[in-house]
Order: sequence, then C-alpha cells, then structure tokens
Amino acid sequence: MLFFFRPFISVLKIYQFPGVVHLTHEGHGYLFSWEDPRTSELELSWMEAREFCQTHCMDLVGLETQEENILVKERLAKGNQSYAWTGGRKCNFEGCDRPDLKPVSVYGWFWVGSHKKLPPTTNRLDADWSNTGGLGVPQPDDREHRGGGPSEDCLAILNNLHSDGIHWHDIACNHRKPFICEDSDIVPHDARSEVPQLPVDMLFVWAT
Ligand SMILES: [Ca+2]
Repeated sequence: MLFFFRPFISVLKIYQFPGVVHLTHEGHGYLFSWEDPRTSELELSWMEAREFCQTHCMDLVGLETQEENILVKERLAKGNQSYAWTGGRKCNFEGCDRPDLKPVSVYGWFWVGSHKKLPPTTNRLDADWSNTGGLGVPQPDDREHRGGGPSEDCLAILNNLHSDGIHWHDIACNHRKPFICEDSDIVPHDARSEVPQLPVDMLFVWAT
C-alpha cells in the first residue's frame, strides 16, 4: 500500500540524537519517547514513529516475550503515559498474500522489527490483548473500521483507558501517540553509523 512507501519525513531529523537508550534488556536497547526532554511531548502517527526509530537505527518495539512485555508496561506506568505505539502491525498490505496469514484478523499480526508473528488472536494466553475496549468486546476488535472509519492495523499499549489495566489494543495507525523504539537485529550492525535511514521496503521482507 502506498501508506508504507511515503518518503521519510525530514522534520524528524531535528529529533536525531543517536545513541540514546533508556533501558537495556537481553542485549537490546530501548528508547521511550517520553523519557527524553526533547521528545517528551512528541506524539506521532505509527508510521512517523517508525521512521523516527529507523532514523536512530532502531525500530518500533517488538514484545516477543512476556518478560519484555512486562518491562515495557512497567515503564509506561512509571511514566504515567496513557498509551504508546509498539511495532505490532496487521499484515494486510502488498506482500501479505500468504495462506498462513489468513484470516489476517487472527493470524496476520506480526512485529515489524523482528518479522516474528504474534500468536493467533484466538490464543488469549500467550498474548496480551485487552479483553475489552470501546465496544466492550475483546481486542483486536477493529472498532473504527466497523464504524466506517479506517482499519485498526497498528498495535498500541493502552494504560487503563477502558478500565482494563495495561494491555494491547488494535488502533488506527493515523492516531498520534508517544512510542517505544528497540534495537533491531534486522539492521546490520556495521550499517548503523553509515546508513541512518534504511529503505522502508527492505523492512517488509518476510522470513518464511
Ligand atoms: Ca481496537
């Protein structure tokens, strides 16, 4: 989809501060946008947030393990943040036409930084989807799309906005939120200082 191939937004360059890491876990650095005074008030769309992370040779955070998910959620609570973008994305764009991703609402979610798939959304034990939302039904519920709006294709952590604790929600990607970046193993280490901005399409090559 054209959405993914927009040019990088040059205004994000003003926020460049390479090397800033607020947490290290299992060899990966994490950047929480609200923890740096230069971006403490910054809220971006999911794609803009991803571009910010890539500018820093990172990507939006992937929460592949329970431990990592807990660490990130604790940080969100500690910072009194209402929500934040993660790197969770529904694969419903060009290149996603694979049988194992169907139906996309169940099998099509993945972490963009690691290319790892999330458990099927029917598996409520190994993921952290909220059990409620604006419609009072479990996430992901694609609520805006049901109401005639955009598809809820991006994964944010919401902090008790629905009296549901801190859990995952599918949200339309154009919403503006603080965000969390994580070192990406997909980015070659020796390219980090040489290639500050990677081509977007490179990041959608699937591991099969
Ligand atoms: Ca939702």
